Amino acid sequence: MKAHKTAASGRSIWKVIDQVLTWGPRPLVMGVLNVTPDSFSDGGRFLEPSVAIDHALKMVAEGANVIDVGGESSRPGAEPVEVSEELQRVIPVMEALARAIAVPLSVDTTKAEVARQAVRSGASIINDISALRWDPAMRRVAAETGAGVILMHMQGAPKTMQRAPEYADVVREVKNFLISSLREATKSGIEPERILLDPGIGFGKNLQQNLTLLAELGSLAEIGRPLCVGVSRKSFIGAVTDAALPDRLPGSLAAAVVAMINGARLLRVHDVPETVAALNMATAILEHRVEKEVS
Ligand code: PT1
Repeated sequence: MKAHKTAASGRSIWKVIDQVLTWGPRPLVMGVLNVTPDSFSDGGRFLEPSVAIDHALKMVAEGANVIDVGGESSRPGAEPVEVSEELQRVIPVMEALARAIAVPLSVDTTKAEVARQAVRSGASIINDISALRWDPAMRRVAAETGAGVILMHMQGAPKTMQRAPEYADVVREVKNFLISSLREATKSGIEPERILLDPGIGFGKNLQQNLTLLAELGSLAEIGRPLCVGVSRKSFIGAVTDAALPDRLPGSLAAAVVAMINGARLLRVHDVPETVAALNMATAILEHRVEKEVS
């Protein structure tokens, strides 16, 4: 029995509002669309809605399967944003994207009001880095809208999360957190088939902890819902490859391919065509594995 292939073989589905996403042999790619002036790598370039829309259209043409729109930076040290400010950044862009783009749109927010208005404007996925914990109204918005939901692990909050992240066993603690987040979400009326899980690379984790999570991702895939992973351009890649932000593409591609091999099914990335090519190449090789049956 090839039982180990179940989680990664594309049999999962992801319900997002009234669409159903399915997987082929390789993971799906979520293109990052920052609409923040302080964003950690695309800082300030997409505040003008028309510029944001052009960038999103480009990512879709390059093979992005989902576009993730975020109006509040969550990079280490980032300051929280007022709900009114976040709405002003996100909603005009979401409305325009919904008219221009066929792939599902995701809203990267921890605020229920932003999620509610984003879904009303055409978003079909709520990417909540707090895993529905920070805004008590968020689980109701998710349940009532039928949006897809990404539940992510984070220790602390962006402003201070990198000061002294601490775990006795990072894989076990992240896994237990994701299991209980999934249980809480389903208790709130969100169907399991609407949920993806995310280890939260770089969110309250030091270099060793990030590397351990990526190496042991298979353990998180055992939970039974597809994994979303974001490694693109993050500090841990800078630390390993000794690269500043503009030079983190090679490290990001290597990390994306390893995440894929270890079970990631949705990759959140800035560099869409490069990632698609790397994943296609790695998948082409892996598809030619000769399965050895255990008897
Ligand atoms: C992520 C993610 C996200 N990452 C999901 N949403 C960011 N579901 C925003 C650094 O170490 O991984 N999964 N939304 C971006 N956050 C960070 C965190 C950016 C750490 C940079 C770092 O440099």
